[in-house]
Amino acid sequence: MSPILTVATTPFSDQKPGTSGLRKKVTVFAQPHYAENFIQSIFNALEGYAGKTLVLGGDGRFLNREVIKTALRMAAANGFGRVLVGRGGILSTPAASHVIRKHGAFGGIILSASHNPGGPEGDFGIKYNAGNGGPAPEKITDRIFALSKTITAYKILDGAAPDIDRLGEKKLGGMVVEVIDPVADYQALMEQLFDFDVIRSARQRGLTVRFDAMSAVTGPYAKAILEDALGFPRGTVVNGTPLPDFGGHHPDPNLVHAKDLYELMMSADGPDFGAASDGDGDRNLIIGKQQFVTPSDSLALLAANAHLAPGYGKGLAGVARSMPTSGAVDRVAARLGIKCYETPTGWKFFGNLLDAGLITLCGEESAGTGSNHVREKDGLWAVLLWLNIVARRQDSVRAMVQAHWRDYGRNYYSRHDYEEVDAEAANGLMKALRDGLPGLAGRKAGAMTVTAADDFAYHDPVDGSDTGQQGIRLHFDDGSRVIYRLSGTGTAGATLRVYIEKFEQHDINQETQKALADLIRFANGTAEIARRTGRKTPSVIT
Ligand code: VG1
Ligand code: CO
Repeated sequence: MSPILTVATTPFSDQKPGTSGLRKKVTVFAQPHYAENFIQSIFNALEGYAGKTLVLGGDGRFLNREVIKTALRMAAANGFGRVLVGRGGILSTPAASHVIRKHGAFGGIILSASHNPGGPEGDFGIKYNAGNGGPAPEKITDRIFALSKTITAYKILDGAAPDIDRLGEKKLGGMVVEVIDPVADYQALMEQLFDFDVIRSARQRGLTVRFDAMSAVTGPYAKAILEDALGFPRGTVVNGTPLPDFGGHHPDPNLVHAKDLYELMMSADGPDFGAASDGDGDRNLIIGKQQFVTPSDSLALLAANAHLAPGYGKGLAGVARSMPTSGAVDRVAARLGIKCYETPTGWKFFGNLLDAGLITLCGEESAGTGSNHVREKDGLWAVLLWLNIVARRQDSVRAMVQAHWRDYGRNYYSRHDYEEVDAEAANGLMKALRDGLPGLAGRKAGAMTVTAADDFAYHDPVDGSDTGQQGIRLHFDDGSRVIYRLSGTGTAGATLRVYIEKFEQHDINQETQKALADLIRFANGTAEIARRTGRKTPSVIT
């Protein structure tokens, strides 16, 4: 049996997990001991895993294979009994969440920097998910960070990790490594939740689909489900092979990075239904023929129609959205007579609500939607739920969205991102806003008046934990909102996100930036964005 090595190391001071795990440049992760220190800190933060099962996989980006092999050797040295690893080191984030739950694993390690670019100059990430399949809650990530600052050694098995490209079981020290098909369990779950026959019938009636996997992890999943199982023609899935550098693109399914899809969908002869996912497969972009659907609207429409899919036929227990996400879903919840919870940004805050059975669906404005089927947001799941609904209603996406707005009114919504801003300038801007909160009420943006301003704090109704400083909110007298927060997923400088929302009952077909113009002007002026960041325009508008 290979000996266990104890390797002396010194701490890195910057291993603080952000909104979704630890994300850094590849060059940072490639430093000797960097990944090992963090993985050992994860294990050190956990208790009672001896002999238990760990799930391991990633989005296939540059460094994925190397870190998978390191993690296997470290899991063996630290006493795990079994590791379920996706073939080739591949598991989408939602698939990993499902595998953890289905196989009753102790937890899982997911290697991903999600929507961030990949390749040698790009980003890498590691995150720990607990036995419920969800991202570790803050009390665990805080402990991981604390331990990473005092670590002195890590344990690793001497000798090579086994081949991860062939299915089946192999021994690594005293541990079993089981290489699993990354798609099979996930596909079986989708077949339970959705009516594949109804979707097949819609295809036979002529429904056409384009799915852009952005050269990221969802390619194999989308091909197996959309093309092989549902019978959409080959070529329905584009950019369907996961590449270590995502083909040089930014695997972020928004109107900037999925521009080709957007243009195709807006053209007269485009397909009926278009979608894209991100690096690790947990985000979704939905665009109907000549109808973009904002993620916030998508959540609302899915909540209003989910009962049309077999997995949700009994209706919804409740819903939740992250605080900056628009209030469109709140209106649906009110009509359904169910509760709508408001959480801080990041999927880890939905976990307790899902585990407690308080909610069935949840989502974020950042192209994340999910349900109680796993404990992560799930890109392909959202696409299938949409397809199931479209097929049942025999309606176009455009007709559905327009009818929804006529019925509920429209929450105009946009997010302005200022990327790679000087960190000190960004912190200064947030501090000035925070300090200025008491003076904001009463100020005017066009015809709207600020009625309240605060820094969002969340009290978790399930475990009683409190989380503060989750974003500066300005509320207006007509229900409009402006929100400022700093990103917790970036790896260079700071990213300022400004979220702008305005509700309109009747005038539902304006251009979004125009409808929001007064609020945008007010948001820029109040935070002195141009003066403090040196930026006149956002880097990305979604
Ligand atoms: C962003 C999004 C947030 C999402 C997070 C992880 O975080 O705003 O809604 O949960 O990314 O998504 P931030 O802190 O940069 O705003 V993923 O698909 O990158 O794991
Ligand atoms: Co992601």
